[in-house]
Amino acid sequence: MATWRFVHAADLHLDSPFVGLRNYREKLAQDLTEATFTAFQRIVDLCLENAAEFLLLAGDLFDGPGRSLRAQLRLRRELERLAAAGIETFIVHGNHDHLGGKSVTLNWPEGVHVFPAAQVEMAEVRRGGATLARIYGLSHSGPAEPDNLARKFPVAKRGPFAIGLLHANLDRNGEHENYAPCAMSDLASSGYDYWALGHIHRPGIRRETQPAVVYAGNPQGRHLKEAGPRGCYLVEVDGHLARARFHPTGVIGWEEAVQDVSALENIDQVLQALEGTLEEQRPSPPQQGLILRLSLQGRGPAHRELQLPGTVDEILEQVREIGESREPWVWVERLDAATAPAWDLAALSQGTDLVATLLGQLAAARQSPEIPPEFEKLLTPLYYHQLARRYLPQVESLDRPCLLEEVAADLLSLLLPEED
Ligand SMILES: [Mn+2]
Repeated sequence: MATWRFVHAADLHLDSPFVGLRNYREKLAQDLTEATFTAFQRIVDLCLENAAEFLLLAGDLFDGPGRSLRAQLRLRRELERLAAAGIETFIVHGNHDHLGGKSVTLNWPEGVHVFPAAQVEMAEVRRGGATLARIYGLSHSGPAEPDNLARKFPVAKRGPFAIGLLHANLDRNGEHENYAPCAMSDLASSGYDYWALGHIHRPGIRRETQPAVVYAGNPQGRHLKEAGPRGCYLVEVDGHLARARFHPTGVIGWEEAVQDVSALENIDQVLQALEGTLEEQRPSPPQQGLILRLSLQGRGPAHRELQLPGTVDEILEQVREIGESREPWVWVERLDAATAPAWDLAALSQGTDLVATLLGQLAAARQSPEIPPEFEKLLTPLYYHQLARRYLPQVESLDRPCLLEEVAADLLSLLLPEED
C-alpha cells in the first residue's frame, strides 16, 4: 500500500448540557448541544470522503460518565455509517467518560474497538493479508487519573506503523486538569510513529516526527476560552511518516473583539463601527453562527454619550438585532464599556499645577533623544538583578516615544478625576 489515511479526533463531549447558558438563553444552549453532534457528523463525513482506513477517538467522547442514552444512540448511528463503509473505529475513554461510571451499555457496530482501562491493549489493522498498523490504547478507569499512563505503553516492535492512543496531559498544561500527566520523553521513547492524544482542547501538532505527537482538540468549542478553530486531523501515512492536516468541524464559534472608540464622535458613529466589526466577525458557512463578546475601549468624545444611563444596553439590543438578522448569525453575548473621556491637553498644559508641570516635563522629554542620566541610575540595579534582568528588554530597544505616551496617559488617569 502506498499512502493511506486515518482521522484523529478527541474530546467530542457529546451532549454537553451548557448549564450556565441554559439559564438565560435556552435556545442557544440547545443549538450548542446539537452542535457537538453535528461536529461529530462532520468528522464521520471526513472519514468517508477521504476513504480513511480508520478513525481514532482519544477520550472524552461523552461529557459525563453517565453517558446519556441519547448521546450513545447518536454516536452509534454515526459509527454505523463508518462500519457500513468498512472503516474501523478505535476508542479510548478519558476523565469525563471514564470506565468507572454507571451507564447504559449499547452494543457497538462491528469494527468498533474500545480499549480497556486495566492494561494497554494492542489492536492490529489488517489489509490484504498484511498488517497496516498497530494501535496501542488505554482508557481511564476513574475521573482523576493520577498515574503517568504513557509509561505503561510497551515499546513498539519493529514493523508496521505504530500508534499510541491516549487521553493525557502532556507537559503539565495548566488550562486542563493534570490527569494522566506525561512528558514528551515518555512518548518519544515508545518507538511509535504517531501519538493520538486527547484532553487538551486546543488542537495542535506538538511534535512533527519520530514520533508525531498531536492533540486533536475538541471538534466544537464550548465557551469563550475555546475560541479559534476547532476540528480534527486527517493524517496521511507514507511508510513511517505521518503528515497531519487540521480539518475544521466547528459549528458555532466563540470570539472576543474590541471596538476602539477613541476616534469616534458620538453614538451614531459607535453603532456604525460596531456594525462593521460585527460583519467582519460574521462567519461563513458551514459555520452556523458565532457567539461574540464585544468591548468598547479608548479615550475620546463618544465617552460622554456612552456614560448616559441605559445607552450601552440599548446599543447591545441594536447590535444583537443586526447580528441575528441573517445567517450565519452572530449573537453578541455581552457588550462591555471601558471608555474614558478625551483630555484637552492644550488647556491642561496652561497654569502652574502638578498636571501642567508634568505635561511640560513630558514635552521636554519628547524633545531629547537620550535617556536622562537620573533615569539610567534608577534602572541600573534592576538590570543587575539576577531574576529581573531575564524579563527586561534591552534598554536600547525601548520604544521611548511610545513609552512616554503610555506614561503620560497613566499619570493623567491618576491625577485627573473622571468627568461625569
Ligand atoms: Mn475533554
